[in-house]
Amino acid sequence: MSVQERTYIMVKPDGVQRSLVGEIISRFEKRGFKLIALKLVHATPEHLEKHYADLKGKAFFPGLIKYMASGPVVAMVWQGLDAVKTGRVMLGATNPLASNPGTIRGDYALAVGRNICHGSDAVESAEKEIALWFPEGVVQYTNSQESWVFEL
Ligand code: IDP
Ligand code: MG
Repeated sequence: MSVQERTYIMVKPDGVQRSLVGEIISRFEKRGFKLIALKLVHATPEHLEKHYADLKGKAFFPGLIKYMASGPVVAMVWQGLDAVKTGRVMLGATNPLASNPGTIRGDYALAVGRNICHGSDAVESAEKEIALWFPEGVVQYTNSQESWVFEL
């Protein structure tokens, strides 16, 4: 766990269509995480198959790729203390019906196949996903709030 830990967070096509981009970004901002990469992208099925390579073979895989390629997504990298695990907690459970109120999925989603957001599940997969979605790299800058968010 480190202050430098990074996670890949994505607003899925349904989150974009339902105007939840600002809400999701706002939650990560307010929690104290630092935004170090952001773009709107309509991903190809081939790109999404790489992103979800671990799920190839699952019955829902073709439907998942179709859903994720159905419109633009907002790709982001957020940095901060325990970013990967805390990001997952903020998102809620994979199935929104099992997500607690107060989580993004628990507040805004109902169906597992339309769960509005993605978050990396481990530091290693986060780094892989960041490289896949941001081959151009992330942005380095100083956030003046850092010394108020962390015990530096
Ligand atoms: P995660 O997004 O919480 O990490 P994963 O198991 O990695 O969950 O699955 C990736 C995505 O695949 C889920 O977010 C969801 O959109 C979709 N998915 C997972 N399980 C199912 C299912 O049983 N039916 C339909 N879609 C599913
Ligand atoms: Mg996953």
